[in-house]
Amino acid sequence: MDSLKNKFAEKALPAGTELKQLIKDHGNMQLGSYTLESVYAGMKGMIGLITETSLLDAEEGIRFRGYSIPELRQLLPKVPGGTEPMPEGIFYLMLIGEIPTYEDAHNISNNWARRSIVPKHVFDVLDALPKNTHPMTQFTTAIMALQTESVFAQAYRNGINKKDYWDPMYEDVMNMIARLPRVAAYIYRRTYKNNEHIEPDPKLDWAANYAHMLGFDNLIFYKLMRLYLTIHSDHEGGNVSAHTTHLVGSALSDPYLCFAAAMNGLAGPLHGLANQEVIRWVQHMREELGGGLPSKEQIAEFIKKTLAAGQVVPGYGHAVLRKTDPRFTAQQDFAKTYMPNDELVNIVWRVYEVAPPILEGTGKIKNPWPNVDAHSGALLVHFGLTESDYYTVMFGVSRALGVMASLLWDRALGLPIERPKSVTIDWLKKKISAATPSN
Ligand code: CMX
Repeated sequence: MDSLKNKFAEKALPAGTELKQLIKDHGNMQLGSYTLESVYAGMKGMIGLITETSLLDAEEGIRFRGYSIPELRQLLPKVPGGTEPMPEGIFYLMLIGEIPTYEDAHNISNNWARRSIVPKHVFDVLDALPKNTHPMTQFTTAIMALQTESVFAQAYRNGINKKDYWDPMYEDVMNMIARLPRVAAYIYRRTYKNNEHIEPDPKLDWAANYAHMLGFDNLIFYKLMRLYLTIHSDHEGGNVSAHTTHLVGSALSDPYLCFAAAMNGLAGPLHGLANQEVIRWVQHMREELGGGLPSKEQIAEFIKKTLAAGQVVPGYGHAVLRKTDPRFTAQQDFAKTYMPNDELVNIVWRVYEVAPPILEGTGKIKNPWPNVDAHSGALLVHFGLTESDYYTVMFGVSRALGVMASLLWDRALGLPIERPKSVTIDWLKKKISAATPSN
């Protein structure tokens, strides 16, 4: 260790232990209308944001503008002959607050198709990166490269009345969402398919076109993509990617800057990257056990080993949810229809039978149930999309729908710059000693 690093470790590591003790002893001390414990615990449960697009109930799961996922699978428009909602429809719902007609959703498809041309320099920027660059790093880099096109940044530079911010923001949001599938598919094909790119098919809807450009022209895979891109789109305002978009946007950063920042948060293993980690974890388990469908006992052993190594069981737990994530259930439902005998899918189901009591038994994990990421990878592997490092990019393409609809609401409502108050440990200690009667 260099001397600065050493010094930092000497200072910071004992401070962490001291802070934990402080929380234990004084966790119920009021800080404004909250306690010290709730501030320290990642602000969970503190109402500090207004987000219009969706609302999360700990027991029931997410509702988009009041509608649950099972309801939306019924109510949102579908392509002719389709069985899953079009992501265009959930974008309309989040933005407008009403269930769209098929025509509304189809108009969005056409609108995005018209806006979907990606400037050449974005591909040049991607091509300049080493092939082994993580796909999420490629994705955020490409989003930053797209920022040259920001209509809002140009309008602000030219001088724009604050009442009109939402207007050029809307243009950026629509242009960016329209271009993301092309960019995301380019990353997949350059990284894993020998740079053999597939041109978009403007006749296809947004999700099917993404599947097509990835190289998976299969009608069931199209259905999966519509479901996948719908259910990953939003999870109220406080999750890392949504909150980041809101925070960065509050500085009037344009939608490209906000979304790139959000995707850097989604790329964290406790957030979106968990979908990659789930498949890596299952594969690791299978390799150790010599392949095949592991028994419940073997899975239990592997979970205990993961916990004993001080690692998380990916795909399980949640900061807000306290039940099985309905996004997990929707994917399980899809798998029961289309691939009930798939071995990897069956492993995911078996882990679901085994993991919750073990996680609950630790006494500290607040939610032992699976989240959205526990299931998604197995569905993709079934169709041959096996490159798990890519999965979070797909999550990101979907997440754009929710966070960008919210960003437009932020600007339309004229929300101010976000700037919560922070305090130091020393400040806390002084406050505690002032409140403690001296003896
Ligand atoms: N495996 C092992 N330990 C877990 C755990 C899991 N799946 N979930 C929580 N814990 C641990 C926490 O790390 C924490 O340990 P320490 O006290 O030692 O720090 C303790 O249990 C209490 O955590 P919690 O209050 O139950 O959970 P948090 O709100 O702090 O964290 C989450 C939530 C999702 C980060 C956590 O459950 C986790 O790490 N899960 C695995 C990663 C994952 O699947 N993330 C995806 C979430 C969905 C998404 O955003 O895409």
